[in-house]
Amino acid sequence: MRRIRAFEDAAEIASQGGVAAWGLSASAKPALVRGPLHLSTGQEAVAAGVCINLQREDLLTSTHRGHGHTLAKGANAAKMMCELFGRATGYNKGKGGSMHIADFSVGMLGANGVVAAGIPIATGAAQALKIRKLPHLVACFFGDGAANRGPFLEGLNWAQVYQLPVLFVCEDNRISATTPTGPMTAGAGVSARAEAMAMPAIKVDGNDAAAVDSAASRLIAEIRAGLGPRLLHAVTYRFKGHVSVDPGTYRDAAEVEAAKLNDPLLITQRQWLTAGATQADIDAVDREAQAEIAHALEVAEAAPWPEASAAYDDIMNSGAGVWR
Ligand SMILES: Cc1ncc(C[n+]2csc(CCOP(=O)(O)OP(=O)(O)O)c2C)c(N)n1
Repeated sequence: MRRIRAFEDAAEIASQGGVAAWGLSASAKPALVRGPLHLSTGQEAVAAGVCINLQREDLLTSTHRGHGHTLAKGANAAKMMCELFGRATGYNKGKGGSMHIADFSVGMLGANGVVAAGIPIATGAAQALKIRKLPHLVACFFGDGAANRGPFLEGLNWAQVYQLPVLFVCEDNRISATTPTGPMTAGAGVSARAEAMAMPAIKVDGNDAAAVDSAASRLIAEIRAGLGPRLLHAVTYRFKGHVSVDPGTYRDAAEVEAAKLNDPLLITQRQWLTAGATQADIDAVDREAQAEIAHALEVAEAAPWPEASAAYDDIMNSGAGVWR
C-alpha cells in the first residue's frame, strides 16, 4: 500500500511538471509525464488486500486506474515509471503510457482504457486456464461504473455458466468520472447482480486491507477448490480527481476531507500498532517504499526516448488502409 501511494504521489507530481520533490527545480522542467493519469490514491487497500492472495502464475486484468493493481501483482516500478515518462525502456517502449501497461511475466494482462473491457478478457483468460487444466485463477478488477455496462453481464454470465476460475473485484469508489454511481444504478448493487446469477459475493470495507484480505482469501480458496467464479465488492473512495488534471469541483471538498479520515494507510497503521508493531516498524516500511519510488524516478528521468525510427514498430496492420 505504501509503494502504491508513493508511486501515485510521485507520478502526480511528475505529471504536473513539478520535480521539486526529488531535488530538482520544478519551474526549470516541463511535465515529465505528458497527459492525464488516473490515480488510485486512497484505493490502495483493494489492490493490496486482493493481490496478497495471488500467486505469480495467477492472472490479473485491470482498468484505466491500474497502477496499484500492477504494482501489487509484482510489476517493476521503474519500468512502469519509464512508461509514464514516455521512455524507450518502459513497458510499452514509451508508446502506450499509463493505460496500456501490461507485464505478462507476472500475470498482469493489462490496464484498459475501455470501461468494463477487462471483464470479458478476464473471463476468456479463465476459460483458457480451465481448458488447459491449470490450477490458477484470474483476478478481474473493475470500477462501479463498469457494472452498468453490458460486458459485466456477459462476462459474469459466461464465467458462471462455465464455472470459470475468476474473482471479479468491483473496486467501488462510488463515482464514475464526474457522476455519483448510486443514482444511476438500478437495484441493490453489484453483489445482488452477481447473486442473481447464483454467483456468491461478499461486500467489504475496501479501505480496510485486512478485511479485503480476509474476504478475498475466502473467495479465492473457493475458486481454487473448483467451485466457480466469485465476486468481491470493495467499497472505497477516490481521493483525487478522475484524472490528474481534474480539480474535482463537482465534489464537496468537505466530503473529500471527511473521507481522508478513513485513509486506508491510517487504518492499517492503527491495526499494526494495536497488534504490537512500533512506529519504527511502520517508518521502515515507508522508507523502503519511498526509496524504491525515488529510484524509479531517477531511472525514468535518465532513460532514453524512443527513436523516431521506431514510431511504426509494434503497430499492427489491420488492413484497414490509410486514414485520409
Ligand atoms: C466504454 C467507455 N465509456 C466511457 C469511457 C469514459 N470513461 C473513462 S473512465 C469513466 C468512468 C468509469 O467509472 P468506474 O468504472 O467507476 O471507474 P473509476 O474511474 O471510478 O475508477 C468513463 C465513463 C470509457 N473510457 N470507456
